Amino acid sequence: MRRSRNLGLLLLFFAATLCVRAETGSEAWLRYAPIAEPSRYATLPSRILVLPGSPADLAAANELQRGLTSMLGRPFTIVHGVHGTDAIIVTNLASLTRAGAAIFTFTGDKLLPEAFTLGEKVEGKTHRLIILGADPRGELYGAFHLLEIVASGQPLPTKPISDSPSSPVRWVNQWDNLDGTIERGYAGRSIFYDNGHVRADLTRVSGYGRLLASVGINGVTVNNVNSDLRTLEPEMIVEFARIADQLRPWGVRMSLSVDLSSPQVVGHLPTFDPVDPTVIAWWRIKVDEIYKAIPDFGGFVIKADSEGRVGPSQYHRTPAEAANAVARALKPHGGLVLYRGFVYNNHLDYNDLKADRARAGYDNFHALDGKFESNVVIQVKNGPIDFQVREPASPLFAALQHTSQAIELQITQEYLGQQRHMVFLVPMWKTTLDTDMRADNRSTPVKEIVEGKSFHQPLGGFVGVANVGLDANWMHHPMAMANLYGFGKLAWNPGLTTDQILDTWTRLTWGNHPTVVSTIDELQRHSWHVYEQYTGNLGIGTLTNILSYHFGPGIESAERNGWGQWFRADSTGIGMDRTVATGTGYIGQYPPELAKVYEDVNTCPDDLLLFMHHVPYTHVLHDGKTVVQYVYDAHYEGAATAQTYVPRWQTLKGLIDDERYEQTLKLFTYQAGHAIVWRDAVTRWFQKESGIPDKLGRVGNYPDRIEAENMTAEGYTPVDVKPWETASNSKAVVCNQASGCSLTTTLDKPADNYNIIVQYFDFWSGKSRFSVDLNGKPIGNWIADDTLPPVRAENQPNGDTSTRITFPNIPLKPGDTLTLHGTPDNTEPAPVDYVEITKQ
Ligand code: GCV
Repeated sequence: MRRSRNLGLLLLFFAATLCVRAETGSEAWLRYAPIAEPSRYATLPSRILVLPGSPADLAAANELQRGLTSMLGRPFTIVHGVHGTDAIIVTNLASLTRAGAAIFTFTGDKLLPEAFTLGEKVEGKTHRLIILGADPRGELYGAFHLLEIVASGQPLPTKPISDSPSSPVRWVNQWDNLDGTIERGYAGRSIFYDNGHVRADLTRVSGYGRLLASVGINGVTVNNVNSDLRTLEPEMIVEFARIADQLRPWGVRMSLSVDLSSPQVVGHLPTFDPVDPTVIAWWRIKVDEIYKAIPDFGGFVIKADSEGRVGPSQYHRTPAEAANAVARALKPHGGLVLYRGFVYNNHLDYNDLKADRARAGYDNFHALDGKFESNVVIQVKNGPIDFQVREPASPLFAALQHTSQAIELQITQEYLGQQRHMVFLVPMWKTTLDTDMRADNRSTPVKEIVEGKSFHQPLGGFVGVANVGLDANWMHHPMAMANLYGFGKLAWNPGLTTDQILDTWTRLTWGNHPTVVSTIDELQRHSWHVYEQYTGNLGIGTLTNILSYHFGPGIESAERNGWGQWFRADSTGIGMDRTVATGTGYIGQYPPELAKVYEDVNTCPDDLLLFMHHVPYTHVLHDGKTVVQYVYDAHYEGAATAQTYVPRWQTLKGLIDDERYEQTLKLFTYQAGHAIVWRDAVTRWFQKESGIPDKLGRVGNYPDRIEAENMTAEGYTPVDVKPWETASNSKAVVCNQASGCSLTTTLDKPADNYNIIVQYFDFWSGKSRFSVDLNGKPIGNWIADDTLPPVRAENQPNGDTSTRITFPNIPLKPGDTLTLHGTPDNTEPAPVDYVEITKQ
């Protein structure tokens, strides 16, 4: 009896060690998975010594205990007090001073704010690893640094190392609404709110604080920049204080987005004129009230005079007057105002060839340089339009030389595939950060401007619009978490390379297996370029439907309206003429050396050509291709690369856990199909607009496709798809009879094995059922119940809803009969675009 029980336990042990453990992704890069060679870290003492001190000491010690125990498979214990034994000592300068005793000689008094130093100290027989923070945050960052060293398999430092952040502002913004929705959030509902209130259970908020601290982020603005007018109501402040309590142990300060009309709406004053004494007094009293409830409150983010938000223009006041009124109230408490540079008119006149949205940031702010209070930071989006797939750096960065600035980067993939497409954004962000603005004819890269280095500004830094949600893995696409991680790492040190960031993220998130690491690194590394190839080339912007959800293609939506995301295409040419010589003059907003490069069509980099210039479709690029042929080739190349994601991913089966494997596989499968929707829409549109055919004859010519409207229909009727470019042949078929409809065709392919692909449309409003038969025998069936694409309200066949299913390896011969059955559900009429038969 006893023997068999032991055997059972033994088998259980083996099963547990052999299994790749199940994972939801909730631990992100803090998985602390057991490492392959724990003996490499045998010198790490098993005691973690905490001096009597701040709560951060304990948070750091707990994290070390949790991580090291799990990764190294031996127990680590926390001990308190001042012991003379081997230990990992985690502390900060203040705790050390409080403890009094000179327990070790390890100078940290030169540490910059939020910095840490980490090193081994062997004295006689006593061996210590010391993590010393300049302050509680530095201490936490040092602890996370040690954990990252172990998790990614790096050697322990042989000499003490120190590190400090690039800049003081390292914040994320969350565009969460109090009702629990998130503007441009693609990973479920808000972790902060539900139904108009702060959630009762804030466990995920504390988890978020931990994730942010682990990559050095020190602030979260917890509500939408399109701020709810209730935000500053007294009862809401009490609720927000509960969020701040969850973030505090992680050194993350909470801040709020506020509407400038609050003195009127919340305070019931007759005005919100920022220079009115009653308004100034209101802000002061309100801010005092906030600091009573939230002593470490970070400050306010302000979106004003932008996209329907009110602002100082209503009283003919400037952004500086508005920002300063609020900043003066915050200053005594150490709070900041992050005033957004995203101020523009969305009712521009398309017929005015001098009108240009890209000019707005500079035009609205440059004359105010030096007029802001010292605790105001202007928060400037990386590019002058709005988070497009490629934009030049905003000229405002070089124009504000006496004002602190933070760069606003978008981690949530609004225009970049909404976490249904893999797009690793660090290379894109680095392109902006490394852009040398040449202000005053000297080296002034954007990263050094926002760090406050170039123009000697006291504040500044990095703000990332994160929009994590309640999805277990925070951002929906497992690969998208590399963007949150990468944002934190770049904010800490914008000099890190893409590969340094990527490789460490991969190891921490997926493990150190060489095949896993090289495959995932390689997939992510070029993913921005691939997405750019199939969505919007040469600086034209993401060619998405800007009047809808910013997801699928919808090319002309950008033209002929007041939003100003124009590219001014006609039958002869395309691109915005932003030159000083003949265009909107935007290029003249850059310092002269850079302006000169952009102004000349011959020196302007090709990847910004259509942003800066209007050129004929036949304009020859630096690589010798014409613009139009480049667009065709890039779309085919990009979409072809997206097809490789699935087979490359499949090589990892069994090397990573099944849950995340399957989830990613499903997303890559979707991306492969949607990349083709994009490719066909954009290339067909260019061909029609320019009248110039693709030299390789691919565009509009799909020999393997059978259009649904050309199949023999029973019940199905053809409809025109809008915009026309988002369906093959611009048509789909829909079924409006509850009993279902069918489409039949006779195949004429030579005998062989093929993929049978069905391109159909999946709306949120229904769960249509489909099945495919070959010669009356079932091949497969499915329900169109995907929550992909993430477009809830879109109940039309178009580039947002178009998706596909593939049945691989089906033997076919000439004369086979293929039948597709569709049964509608609710308002989804089982819509179909085409069937495609491709070679294996
Ligand atoms: C929160 C774009 C987005 C909006 C966003 C706005 C902003 O226009 O589409 O959702 O509003 O930018 O950054 O304020």
